Amino acid sequence: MDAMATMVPSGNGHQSVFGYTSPGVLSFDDKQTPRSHSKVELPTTVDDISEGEILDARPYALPPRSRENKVLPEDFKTPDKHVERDPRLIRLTGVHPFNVEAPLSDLFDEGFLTTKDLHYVRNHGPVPLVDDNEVLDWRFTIEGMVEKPVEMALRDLLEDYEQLTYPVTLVCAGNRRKEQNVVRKSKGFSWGPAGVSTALWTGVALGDLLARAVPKRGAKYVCFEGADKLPNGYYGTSIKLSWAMDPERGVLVAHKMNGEVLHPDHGKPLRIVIPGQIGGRSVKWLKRIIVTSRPSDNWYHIYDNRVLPTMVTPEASANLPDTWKDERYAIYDLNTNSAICYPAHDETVSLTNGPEMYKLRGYAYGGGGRRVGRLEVTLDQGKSWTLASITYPEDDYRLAAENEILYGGRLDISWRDSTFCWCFWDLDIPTTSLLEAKDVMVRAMDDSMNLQPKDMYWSVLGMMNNPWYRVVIHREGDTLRFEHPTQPGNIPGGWMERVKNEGGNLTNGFWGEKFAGEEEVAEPEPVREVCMVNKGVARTISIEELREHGGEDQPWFVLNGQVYDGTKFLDGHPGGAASIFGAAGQDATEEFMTIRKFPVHSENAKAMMPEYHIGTLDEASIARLASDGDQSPESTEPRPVFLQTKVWSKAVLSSKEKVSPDSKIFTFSLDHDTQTIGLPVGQHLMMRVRDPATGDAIIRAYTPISEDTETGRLRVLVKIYYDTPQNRGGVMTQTLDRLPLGQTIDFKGPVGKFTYLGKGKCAINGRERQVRRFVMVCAGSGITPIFQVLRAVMKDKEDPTTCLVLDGNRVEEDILLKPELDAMAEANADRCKILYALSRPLSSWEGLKGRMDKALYQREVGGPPDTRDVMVLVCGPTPMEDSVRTVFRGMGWSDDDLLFF
Ligand SMILES: Nc1nc2c(c(=O)[nH]1)N[C@H]1C(S)=C(S)[C@@H](COP(=O)(O)O)O[C@H]1N2
Ligand SMILES: [Mo]
Repeated sequence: MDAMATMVPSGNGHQSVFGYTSPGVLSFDDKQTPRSHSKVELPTTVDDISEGEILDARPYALPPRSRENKVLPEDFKTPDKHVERDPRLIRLTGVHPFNVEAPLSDLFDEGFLTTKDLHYVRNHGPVPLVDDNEVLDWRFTIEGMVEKPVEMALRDLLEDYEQLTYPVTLVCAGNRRKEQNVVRKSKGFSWGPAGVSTALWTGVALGDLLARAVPKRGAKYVCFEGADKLPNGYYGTSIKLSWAMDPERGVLVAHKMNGEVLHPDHGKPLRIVIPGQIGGRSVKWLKRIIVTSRPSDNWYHIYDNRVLPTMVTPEASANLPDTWKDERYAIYDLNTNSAICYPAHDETVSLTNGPEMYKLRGYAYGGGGRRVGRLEVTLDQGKSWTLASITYPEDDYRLAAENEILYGGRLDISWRDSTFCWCFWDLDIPTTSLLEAKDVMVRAMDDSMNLQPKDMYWSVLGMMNNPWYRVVIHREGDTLRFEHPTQPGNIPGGWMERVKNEGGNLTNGFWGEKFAGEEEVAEPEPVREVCMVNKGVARTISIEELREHGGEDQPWFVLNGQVYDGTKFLDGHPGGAASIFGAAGQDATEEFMTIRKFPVHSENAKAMMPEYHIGTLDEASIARLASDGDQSPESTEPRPVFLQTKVWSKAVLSSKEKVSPDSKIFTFSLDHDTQTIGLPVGQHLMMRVRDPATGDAIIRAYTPISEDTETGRLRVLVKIYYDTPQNRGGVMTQTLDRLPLGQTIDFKGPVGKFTYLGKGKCAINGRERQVRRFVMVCAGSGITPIFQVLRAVMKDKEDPTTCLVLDGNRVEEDILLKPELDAMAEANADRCKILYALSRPLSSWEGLKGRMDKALYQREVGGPPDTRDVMVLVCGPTPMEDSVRTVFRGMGWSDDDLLFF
């Protein structure tokens, strides 16, 4: 078969590798239909029967046929440009890294087994690239506290060990986290209820491998490490050794999913699969198995997959290393959980010509091998319950013939008591009962009688969310419409958001509803979120209409599915013009959530929002906006200019160069060598990275140090604010610092109110003015925008403008760009004067000593000239900017002449 040739370099070389004939033998199964996304198929035993023959005879189902996928355009510029994916998957953390779930109905409709196309994916970073012809040579180790450490190839795993196959449900600990995020933002991205999937996994029992390596006395844990290099090291975690060794637990070292070589997103070519535990322990792209006496000290083991006590806030959690390290808070077993899949969100049922009975359907799962013993449904908010019927398709596999082989592995499940998979439940309800009910809720109980709680246990990572799953029923004329709690990612919708926006308190024990007598007994809840919609506005707006307002004239923008007219807003806030223009015709929710400088971020500004509210985007438009928000529009033609105001553009980190103890120049390569950056002098750009742990976007404005003539690359000088024992450092700068080379990050721009047009001409919020002189006051990394303007002035020998720079720092080493600045001052002695002030100078320092203060400003600058043709440009930390404002006003400067970057 053609496909085989790619795997075995020399024509029929497989004969020499796998050419034995006794049981347990490996050879190519050329009867199997190639339906693999991958060109390579791992050898299976000769006993295996082709799909056609087995279909009727077998008591269990085989996976649905999977699709041929392509690399999607949005992945072209990410490190995952080699990975083929299904476009139906909903991206929860922007374009990259790839964290996705399927639409709930699509997932449910696939049935018991999920195809690789719709299986949820949780990737902390880029997907390692493993070519088909490297699969069998993939090497991994078993090391640490073992008598016989091993290093071996995947080929050895196939040849030397018994292969097993069985179905396992994987669930991310974050499944259903969106509900937690609506109650209160956690440090994690918003999974809907489809962070769960089931596949047939084939591989070797981890216990068999460990038994041959022989754990030493005192060994208690097994750590796993993947090949994905992340900002905080390789992904890794651990489980208990006793669990790993126990055949009942079924921990696999797997190389096939649904009979195919692992899809790259799911760990190609080798991963751990741990039934009954959260997906986070099932390490993908497996490189190392390490036996230890202590749990893993990997960063991701400590700072991910935990349920901290509910009172620990996101802010407090930043300074609680011992709480994070407390093993009691680490999650291993899944908890009992369930969801309603039908009725789907926004499904409608006609009361006049619809069915008399409605079949409620959904999924449920238990943890740690426990089985769901009951699923209960309530239509009266928990006063009474009805049992649903439960089916366990997993049990069909237990009925397979003795020693039956599937996908080259023995179906090893009949003898086992544990339950590794999800189950399905259903209940027929008369439509009239649905009509009478406000909502329908379900809860599952496992065979240890663990019951899903009524109320949410909120915690800082938002994990293990499992309260009763509630679907609200709306009567609209002759139809019923159903409303799920949330929609995944930042797709708006669901009763939780609605209730919250209407001012309801989601944690009042009644899903935020007002109940009789509440007014008398309940404490008035402080309003936590300012309402930003005008309830009187009923207009529905389409994406086409929105796009028509994508210019500076009448800019509209979208926050959480609501449309706002920026025109009125700008009248009151001219300073925010650039950000509003940048958001025009776009969804600005992310900027709004993450940048403090976004003009409507403050509580005051939020309170004004109902005034600018003009309508609601229709559902289809919301979906479209969400799906193309991150991509370049239509064309993939090479663009001559890199920066775009409306969409994020990707550039690849190509080098980091340390220029002082705590600052580095980050160089990014643009799309092509002749591409210009597109940043006018004096303007900034926005950089977006993702917090590797949570996937949350972090956005900050920077001024690059690249010249406007530079092409093909972008250089940004960044001072890194490191964590110290006393203080938390900068999230953005530390995340940037840890980014591996080759990662892409996102840029958007230009933004800023000031532009230097040359020869003394400036534009401030679009208004031109002529200056004769700049006084530039800056501190620390505030030099970067100043430097841009200064360089533009000095580079043009015909430019008569003069500049005085006052640059404050702590010690000499902290002065950024000093050699460049000194060279400029020396070459332009008539036009440029630079004074450095150091607050902690060495005795050898000959420049100014002490902080920049009133005395310095009075001596070096003084009051404004009568000609009013001097501008003061200021950039530095807020306290410094505030003091400049006060002192300069005091010396008679008008606010029009002071510009704060
Ligand atoms: N090497 C590696 N393994 C990993 C991860 C990862 O980012 N890197 N993510 C983990 C998490 S949190 C989950 S939920 C599962 C998801 O597996 P899947 O993407 O195959 O569904 O993989 C786990 N294994
Ligand atoms: Mo996860």
